[in-house]
Amino acid sequence: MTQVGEVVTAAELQRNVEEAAQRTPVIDIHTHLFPPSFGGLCLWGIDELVNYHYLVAELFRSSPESPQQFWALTKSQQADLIWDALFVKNTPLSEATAGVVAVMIKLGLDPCQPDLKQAREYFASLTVEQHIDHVLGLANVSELVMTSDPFNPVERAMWERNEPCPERFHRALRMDPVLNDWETAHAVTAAAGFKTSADLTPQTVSEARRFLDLWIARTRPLYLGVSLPFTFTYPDDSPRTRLIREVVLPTCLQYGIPFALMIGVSRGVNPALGEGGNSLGYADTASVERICVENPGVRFLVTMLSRENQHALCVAARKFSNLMPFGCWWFLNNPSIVEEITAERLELLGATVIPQYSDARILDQLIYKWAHSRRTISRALYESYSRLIADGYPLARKQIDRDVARMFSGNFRRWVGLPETGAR
Ligand code: FIX
Ligand code: ZN
Repeated sequence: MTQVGEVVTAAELQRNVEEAAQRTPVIDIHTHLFPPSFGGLCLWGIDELVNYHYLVAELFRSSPESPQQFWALTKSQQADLIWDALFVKNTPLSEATAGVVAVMIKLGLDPCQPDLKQAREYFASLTVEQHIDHVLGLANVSELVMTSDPFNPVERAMWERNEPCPERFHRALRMDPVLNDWETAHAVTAAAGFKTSADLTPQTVSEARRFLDLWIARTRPLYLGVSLPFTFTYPDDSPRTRLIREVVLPTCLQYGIPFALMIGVSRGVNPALGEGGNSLGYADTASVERICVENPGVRFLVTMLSRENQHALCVAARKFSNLMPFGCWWFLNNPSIVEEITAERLELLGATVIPQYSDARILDQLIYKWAHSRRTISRALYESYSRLIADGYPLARKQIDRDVARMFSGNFRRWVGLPETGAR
């Protein structure tokens, strides 16, 4: 067997895989981050980190405070309460608490402090403009995709003011109100001067497309995306199917951009927890197969929230080359599940997937979300390569580098039409 390039032995494999996973820059294809030019939308620092909605939800399992009492506090009082309950009185074992600890240690802060005084002094000494390059460097994130919601009034105002958006902050345009609540969404598009009504008349459909045209010109999104409930079925006789078929998919075809389906949320199971009150449900992967087979000219990105949907999603991706599974979303972004999902993706799809995104809401989260994901993805990759070597395959070092670069950025660049290197 003649392999081109330096062959990796079984003894060298783990180090080679881990090093490749660490040094390869990643494009973070789904985040809720904003550049510093977007002002208060750009969240960073210890009080935001500790107030992450994952931690708010965890607080009430370890604190006598009620949600009502919690929401009456200031943000720093909330952070103090969470810090004391989850980091001082408890061991930071959960992924969300361990993540904050990992960030603090990477930034040279002491995670065993009895309060947030030291951390607050550190962040108070910085500007976010200084801090952002440090964070992106520590996380080795070369570019990221922000979630742009034209129905969010604060975001809308930023875009209408033409706030500068650095090229490494790509955009995805979210369709949630259009596809999940047209009753409300059409009032917003009508108020913006588009002749839309609740009824999906030909005029409403063409005006909804014109609304998307405006926002595509304004934000130049890499893809259109939507978060769909676990009850999502396609097709059905709801307005959603008509809006997907008559507005979103024709727009994706016209602009040559993918459609990202994020399927599985069970919204507001405990409204008292706010953003932390959402849960998940087992969704219908046959609907994913139907939308893929019906639209061979559209490239789809699909991420599903239920662990039990992952294997079927991998099988669906074997049937449709226009289906790109991406990431381990939300309640799946835990080491044990990321490793399991990545392993089954490698076994069924090889290096043809996009294994992860951070879903970060606070800039500093990139540091832990990518450190933990790189560590876990390299474990799954190591197991796959180990089996190859055990069967006698002469694995070359450059194959490892190629596979990791493909999963960390190349597959996405190809899917959305970004040039091979650097921001568009
Ligand atoms: O729809 C989404 O983009 C979800 O990721 C968010 O709504 C969710 O709150 C989140 O940030 C999960 O990590
Ligand atoms: Zn998200």
